[in-house]
Amino acid sequence: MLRLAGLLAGVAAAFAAAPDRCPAGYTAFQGRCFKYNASPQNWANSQAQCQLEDANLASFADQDDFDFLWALCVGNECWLGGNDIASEGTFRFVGSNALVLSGYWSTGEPDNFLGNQDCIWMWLAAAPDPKIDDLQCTASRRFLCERPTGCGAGEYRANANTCTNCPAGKYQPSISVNGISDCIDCAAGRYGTAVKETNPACTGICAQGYYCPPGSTSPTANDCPAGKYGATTGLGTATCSGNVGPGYWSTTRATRVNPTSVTAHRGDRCPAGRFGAGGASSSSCSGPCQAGYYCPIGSGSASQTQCGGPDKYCPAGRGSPISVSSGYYSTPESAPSTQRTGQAKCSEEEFCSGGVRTKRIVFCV
Ligand SMILES: [Ca+2]
Ligand SMILES: [Ca+2]
Repeated sequence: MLRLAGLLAGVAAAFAAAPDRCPAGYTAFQGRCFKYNASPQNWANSQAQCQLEDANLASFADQDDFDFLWALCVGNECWLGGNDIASEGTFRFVGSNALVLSGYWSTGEPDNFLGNQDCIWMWLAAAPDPKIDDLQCTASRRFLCERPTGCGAGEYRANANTCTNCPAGKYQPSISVNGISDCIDCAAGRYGTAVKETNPACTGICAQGYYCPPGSTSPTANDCPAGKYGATTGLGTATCSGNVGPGYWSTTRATRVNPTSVTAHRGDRCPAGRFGAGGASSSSCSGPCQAGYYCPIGSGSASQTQCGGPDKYCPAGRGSPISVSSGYYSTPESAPSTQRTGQAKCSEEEFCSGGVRTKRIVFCV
């Protein structure tokens, strides 16, 4: 044990700068993490329980590993990851598939006793030399798990010897063994300003009038685009809260579906003579009002309001109807009397009243 204690101290010093963090319950040794499990299970269930923690039943690669595992196992009788299930007589470690080193067997082992011993355990009672033995896999034993070491929360494992802070806009809540892919984007609608973030909530929530895609580093990462509006905090896409309403337009960072003030709401009603079909991104809105109709301020359709009676006419782009002039009639007469678009002068043979022309009746005396 003194030798092992010295060994542990030496290893700790050698790995002081290395990413030798282990999850809770695991102990780092020679670049891996190990855990003793006190509840006996059969071999397959033991392995399944290790896998729940991204681990496998333990393996050893040299005498130091073996000594460490022997000491870690209370009572010195635990399942290890070696087995010859795939090929009788060829023992490999689960996970790595590495061959089990010879020279660690108890005398006379492996013997495949009764023809069904395929799983390796550490056997304290073996005489004369307690080491490993092949045993029926259905036996219940305490067991040892192992998994890679990793970098701590907020960090990623850049390489075997270096832990690096996750950049702003990402977080890492537990342990990293895989590299920068272990740093997770702050969720859509949130942002992170700090490196080495550990909390999935990151720094906070995206600001009103803006949207924050995954991995954002600012609450004002992106303006809600012109024609859209962002009514709430925490928006994650350029759709924001949706299109500004019919009859309205907006510039960037608008916050209301029906803005009525450029200075206060960054948008307004469509001007008279024009219409907005929804999502208009400037005061030009969607286009001019249709001929035969007029569009008051805030119109949502090109045919918002019929021009009126025959005494009115509306060319395209009108915000209100025009009264037919005295001595004129509304045109075209083929259009409904409520949708006239122009006016024409009555001839001398005609009489115009209320925008309608009639033939004069000439009495010959
Ligand atoms: Ca066997
Ligand atoms: Ca045996």
